[in-house]
Parts: sequence; structure tokens; C-alpha cells
Amino acid sequence: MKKAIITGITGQDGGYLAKLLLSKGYKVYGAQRRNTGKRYWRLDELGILDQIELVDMDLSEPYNIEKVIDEVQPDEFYNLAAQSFVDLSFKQPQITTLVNSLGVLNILEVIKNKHQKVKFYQASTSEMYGKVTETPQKETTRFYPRSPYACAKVYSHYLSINYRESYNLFTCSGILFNHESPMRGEEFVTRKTTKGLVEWLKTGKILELGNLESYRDWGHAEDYVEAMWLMLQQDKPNDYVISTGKTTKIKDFIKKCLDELNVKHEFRGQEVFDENGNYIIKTNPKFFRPTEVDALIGDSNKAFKDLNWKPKHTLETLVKDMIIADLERYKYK
Ligand code: NAP
Ligand code: F7E
Repeated sequence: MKKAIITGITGQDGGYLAKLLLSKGYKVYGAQRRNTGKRYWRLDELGILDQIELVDMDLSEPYNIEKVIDEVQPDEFYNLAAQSFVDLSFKQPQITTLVNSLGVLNILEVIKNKHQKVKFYQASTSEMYGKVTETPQKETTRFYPRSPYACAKVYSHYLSINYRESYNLFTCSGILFNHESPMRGEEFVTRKTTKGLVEWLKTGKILELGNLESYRDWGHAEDYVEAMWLMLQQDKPNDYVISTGKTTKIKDFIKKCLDELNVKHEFRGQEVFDENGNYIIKTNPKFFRPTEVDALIGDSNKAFKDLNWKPKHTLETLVKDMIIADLERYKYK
């Protein structure tokens, strides 16, 4: 039985990846940090909480990383833990860097010093392309990070490559473009929209958003975790862009959600009104960022060819999945 450690087990991707690995017969160790919040709702909804062995591991603490890897002796290590909210990284750049950069260094040092056979996956991101220098973006496109989050991820991306080249470790980075799902955190624009529109339907509470003009290449998290696993099953480690190759404006994502809910609406600039002229969505400047990533679209030909990976979902099935889940959660009839 293969053993895998997944950091970020309480996050969106952690849950889906754990479900995938369990279905393939792995023993899954879910690494969690100390937290007093509502933590296991995703693992509960996915029906896998009791099949995962939870272990304590904060990425900013090298000693607990070493102890857990020593005890578990994993075959594969998926590093999904991060301060992943771009907006917050402007307000908390140090904690973002500590977890997203030095946290990765802490793991790679343990693997290099004591566990060279462990295959390592690093969660890199399309945010590294930032102010894009080439369209579509592929593995060789120059990075131009636009937030402390993206800067920290560029560091860990290159560190993973450097440890592969310096010490012959099996390290892979997936440069994943935005991927969403019903398990997405409520602060990200897609889930904020699906949850917020359901709430508006139920209570009339106006949804407040920021810049709706940017474009994202959105996929489904369920498809993307499969690509992570495939990377670690190859003969040689490598880095891959994972994306759909289609890009959509935030406004059009919102429109698709409203259509899915059968709500007649009208956009006036960045704001949205119902058929009686009442607000559905209002602009709030506090959700604008100091620097924006305007347009992302990925080229995943390398992953299609080497990994034989292909997404099964479309943007339409993603929207449907997210809307249905929020309607059920918030019992809107
Ligand atoms: P997420 O839902 O925000 O989950 C992040 C996870 O990291 C949570 O489990 C969180 O634990 C954990 N974490 C945060 N700080 C930690 C620390 N100091 N020590 C240990 N764990 C810590 O993120 P996601 O969407 O699943 O994304 C997974 C990874 O892929 C992240 O590294 C993200 O940056 C990257 N990524 C995401 C996307 C995307 O579109 N989703 C695209 C590209 C790359 P708590 O529950 O305790 O907060
Ligand atoms: O923003 C705009 C915002 O926070 C998308 C993370 O998983 O994907 C994610 O980062 C866009 C931006 O995702 C609101 O300005 C407007 O242009 O959903 P987001 P993100 O920043 O693209 C990448 C690949 C990651 O790696 C990250 O970890 O939507 N936007 N109004 C808003 N965004 C938010 N969150 N909230 C708003 O009210």
C-alpha cells in the first residue's frame, strides 16, 4: 500500500486529492495545522474524514515536518498548504512568505537530508505569470508576479527545480491555473458569487464585489488533483501547466451563475440589477487589489501529451455544480 502525506488537507484541493488517492488504495496522512475554526466540513461532505489519518504539521515549524516524515515514511508528499488568498497577501506579506516560501524550504530540506526517495509535489500557480509576458502561458513563459503571494510562489517553484537539479530529488511543480468547485473557500470570487447569489435570492442581501473586468482560465478542482497525481507517477520529474485553455471574464462567470438561477438581470457597468431595478451586486472598492492580474490563459499541451491528462468538466458543469451545492447547503427552495 502506497503512503502519501498531503499538506493543506483541510483546503479545497486537499479534500479532492485525498479522495482520489483513497480510491487508488493509498494510505493517506492528512497534515493539518492547529486551528480553532470549522475545519473538516470539506472532508465531511466528501465522505472521507474517517479514512484519513490526521497528523499535526505547521509548515512554519521545521521540527514537526521532520518528525512526521520520519514516522510516516511516505512514498509521496503533496504540498498543498499555503496562505492562498492573493488579496490577504498584500496585508500579511510576511506570514504569506513564511508559509509559501520558507515552508517549502523546510520540507525540501528534510527530504534532501533524510528521505531522498520521497516524490514531492509543489503547488505552483498561474499567479506567477501575473502581468503576462506571453499569451497563452506555458511552462517556459517568463514570470512577472504581481502580489506577495505570487512572489513567494515563484521562490518555491524555483526551489523545487533547484533541489531536483542539485540533489537529484523527484520534485514536480504543477503550475495550476484557477480551479474551483463546491469546496472552494468562500473568499474567492467564484464561491463568493455562488454563495452570495443564493443568499440574495433567499434574503435580498446585496452581494459586494471588486474588479469584474479581469479574465481567468477556470477549471474544476476534481480534474486538477488528478494531474497532481499523474505528475508523481511519471518516470522522470517535471513541471507542468494545468489549465483548460479557455478564459472568461469575471462578469461572464457571474452572468452564467445568474442564468443558472433563472434570474433576469441587467449589468450597468460593474454593478448588477434585477428586473425591478434593485441591486443584486454592488461595487465595493475594498475588494480591489493594489495590483491586478488582468488576464490568464494556459497552454497545457505538455500535460496533455506527457501525462495524458484531460479535464472532464467544462465551465458550464462547474457553475452548475457550485450553484446546486450552495442551493442545497443554504436550503433555498
Ligand atoms: P485552500 O483551500 O486555501 O487551502 C489551503 C490549505 O493550507 C488549508 O488546508 C490551510 O489550513 C493550509 N495551511 C495554511 N497555512 C498553513 C500552515 N502554516 N501550515 C500548514 N497548513 C497551512 O487552497 P486550495 O485552493 O486548496 O489550493 C491548494 C494549493 O494550491 C495552495 O498551495 C494554493 O496556493 C495552490 N493553488 C491553488 C489554485 C486554485 O485555483 N485553487 C491554483 C494554483 C495554485 P487551514 O484550514 O488551517 O487554514
Ligand atoms: O480572484 C477579482 C479579483 O480571489 C479572481 C487563488 O486560488 O487562483 C486564486 O487567486 C479575480 C481577481 O482568485 C472580488 O480581483 C473581484 O481578479 O477568486 P480570486 P485569484 O486571485 O485569481 C490562483 C491561481 C491562486 O493560486 C490563488 O491561490 O476576481 N474579484 N471581486 C474578486 N476576488 C475576490 N476574492 N473577491 C471579490 O470580491
